[in-house]
Amino acid sequence: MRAALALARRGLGLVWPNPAVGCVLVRPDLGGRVVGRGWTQPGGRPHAETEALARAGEGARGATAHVTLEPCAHHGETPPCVEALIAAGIGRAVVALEDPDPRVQGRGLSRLREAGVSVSLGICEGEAADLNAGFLLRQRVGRPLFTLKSALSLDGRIALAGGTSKWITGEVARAHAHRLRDRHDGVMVGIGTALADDPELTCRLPGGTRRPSVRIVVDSRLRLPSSSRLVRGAADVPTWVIVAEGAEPKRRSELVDRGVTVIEAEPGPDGRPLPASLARELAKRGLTRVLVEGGGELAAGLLKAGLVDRLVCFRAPRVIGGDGIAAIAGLGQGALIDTKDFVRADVRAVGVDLLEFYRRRD
Ligand code: AOF
Ligand code: ZN
Repeated sequence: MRAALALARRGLGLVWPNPAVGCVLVRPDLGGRVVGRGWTQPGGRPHAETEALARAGEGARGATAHVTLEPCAHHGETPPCVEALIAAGIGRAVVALEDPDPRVQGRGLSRLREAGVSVSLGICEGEAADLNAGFLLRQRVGRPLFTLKSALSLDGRIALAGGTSKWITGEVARAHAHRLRDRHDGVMVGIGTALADDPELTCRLPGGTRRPSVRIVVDSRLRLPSSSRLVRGAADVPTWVIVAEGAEPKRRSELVDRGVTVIEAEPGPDGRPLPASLARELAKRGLTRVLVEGGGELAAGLLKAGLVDRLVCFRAPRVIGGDGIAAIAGLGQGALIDTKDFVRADVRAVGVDLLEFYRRRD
């Protein structure tokens, strides 16, 4: 199952709205020989099991299938994986986690049992749920997983007082940040950051990507200029702008003409899209994992709304000082018990910088 989880991980950021699944077919009668491996392909299909079965061919007869998510039982865009597994003659299925998709939800497992396949459920369930946390949140709660990424100075600043923020962290951390983009379905910034940095928000790694992440700007009043890199690239890389309902129609059609998708979200009392509403809109369009790259206002809004699930901080060995810009805007928390708390899950050196990884304390 650990091998299947590692295969599944390859699909992260590439398979939305589908989950990233891995499958390993093993023949117990051949001393545990692996006869097929597969993982969900970019765009979400073919599914992992279909891929593994294709590799195994006749070798799948009598095999044990290790799958990180309950095989699907529905006729969707592809025929059900359970039927393919049964037809191939597997003897046993070891499944990490039940699929919460209402079209599946246990039906895959009962269909396997009906066909005489012995089923074990719950092997490495925690790891599988963590891997597909975005898919599970979208299915169960109707929102994507949000990871907040910041490149910080030692003293928690993301820019100089004048706004200069390029290259706070070193080269290794920046390459790592590009990989993070690739592993998320969407990369999101606030309009302040879009105006200050004119970012491209693409994954620029050697070898490129098999599916570009959606670039998302939260821009209540549509201030994103047509001359920005984001708009100029919108014909080639999916680019979504989230506006508050009632944003100016003329600007909207200008952006739409350039290939931008304009999405309306419900405005809060400050006129900005409500975090819960924008989260719902992103999930509706299929996103399961969103990387938030700032700025401080957007980060604060999401944190206040309890929507930040994971935090990735790249901490550079330099001091900017209290006149620099804070990574997270004011939260107005009166007491320590009100603070947003996280649990550290990892810390390691990336070049000259430090990477810290946290999860929300639930
Ligand atoms: C699997 N193996 O690798 C994946 C599964 O639109 P479709 O037909 O591709 O179905 C999408 C649903 O299939 C998705 O919501 C989830 O329940 C399941 N995804 N299932 O057996 C896979 N990616
Ligand atoms: Zn399937």
